[in-house]
Amino acid sequence: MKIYDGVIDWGIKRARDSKMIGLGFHSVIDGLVKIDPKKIGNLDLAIPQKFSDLPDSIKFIDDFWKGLIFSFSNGSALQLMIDSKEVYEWIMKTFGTGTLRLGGTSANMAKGLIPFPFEKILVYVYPLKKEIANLFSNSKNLFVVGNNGLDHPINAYDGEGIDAIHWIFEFSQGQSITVKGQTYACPRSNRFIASWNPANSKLEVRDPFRSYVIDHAKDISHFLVSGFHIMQEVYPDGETVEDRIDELLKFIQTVKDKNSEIRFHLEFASIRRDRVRRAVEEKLFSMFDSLGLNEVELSWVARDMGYDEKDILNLDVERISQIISEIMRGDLSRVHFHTLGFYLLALKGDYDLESQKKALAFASLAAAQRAMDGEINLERFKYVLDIPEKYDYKEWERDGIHFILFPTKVVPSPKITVGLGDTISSLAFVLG
Ligand code: 8BR
Repeated sequence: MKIYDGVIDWGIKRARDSKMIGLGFHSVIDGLVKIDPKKIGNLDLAIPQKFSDLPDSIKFIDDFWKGLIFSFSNGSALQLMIDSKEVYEWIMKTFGTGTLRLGGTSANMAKGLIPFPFEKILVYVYPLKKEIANLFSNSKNLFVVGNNGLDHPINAYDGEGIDAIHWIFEFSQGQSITVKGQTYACPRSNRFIASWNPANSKLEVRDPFRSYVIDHAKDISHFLVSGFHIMQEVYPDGETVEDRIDELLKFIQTVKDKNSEIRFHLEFASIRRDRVRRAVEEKLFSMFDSLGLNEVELSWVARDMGYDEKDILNLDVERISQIISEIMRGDLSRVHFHTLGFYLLALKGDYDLESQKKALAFASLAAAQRAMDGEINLERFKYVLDIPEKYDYKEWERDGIHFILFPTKVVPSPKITVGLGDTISSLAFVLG
């Protein structure tokens, strides 16, 4: 079976036929810092051995180092929120802002979608200051809601300043760091993300975006929600994550009442805080049509359900599909699991399987080309078509769910890996 045949033209046509796509609620400035181990010197702390040894968030400088070293010595991606203004100020003093780039799950999805002929990509950006507005590319199909309705961010910003920053500390395979006199080599290029974002951590859906989406729900076909990983368990004013998620659900319900045809996708992302993650699992999974997540994220969900997270991290497909079947007991009808080398798509009910498969193939080409060049360029998709896949294509049924194991294109020396998951999930969802 030629799973990639004709997929590029199909994807472009499909994008052209689309309606408005909504993306909320997390856009932010990323500060890119390339780790220089020589500047770090010899650290004196105990390296966390497993994920569960890590702090839930960064409250002290030591927590920052623990996250960084864990991520570095395992070659695995990790994101932790910074909970302390002092630590935020210390990182700023020690590393600076790094190179500024547009980030956050919603803005990353926007970046991945605007190069294609989708009619309107509507992204939520709060706070919409000049600095972040300037980082959005000048695309005709990109919009925020300003005081005068739909507009490009650069025409709609309100004030200046960097209120929130997500530092991305990038490290490369072969680098080494010394801890207590012992050298640890980095096995795989990856990144550690430390995020400071008190301004948007309640994921409040503010006006004018809120009223616009409710009033124009009929124009929207897909809405992708993400950003839960920046939420807190209890906010300084006493509100809890459950309160905030209930508020968000009210918004989603209001939009659904206006247009029941809109498909809602939840992108899980790296939700480290237990209570936040559980609230998302318990309150949101059954309210969405679709869910996207990677192997680390699914391993946490599995652990929350009482399973061994290692089976998922070891990519045991049998166990992965079992966990996915359990999550899909409610209304959730589509789960897109992605990892390096393959996607596992689970579908329940009335889906067009051919479209879903082509959408996966298109997402895989886009991710590989973005990994290769740093940004999406449709003209260069053909250069990744020849990369051989390392897994075998497979389809099966289990518990009334259709599973598709889809082998993906993996670029040998990626220029970037940040934001690839968002590209994969959003493209596969809106095209499928
Ligand atoms: P997250 O950002 O959610 O972790 O998703 C990263 C995804 O990017 C992986 O699941 C994998 O599918 C994809 N990816 C990575 Br990482 N490196 C890649 C590469 N070199 N080529 C193609 N895809 C890659």
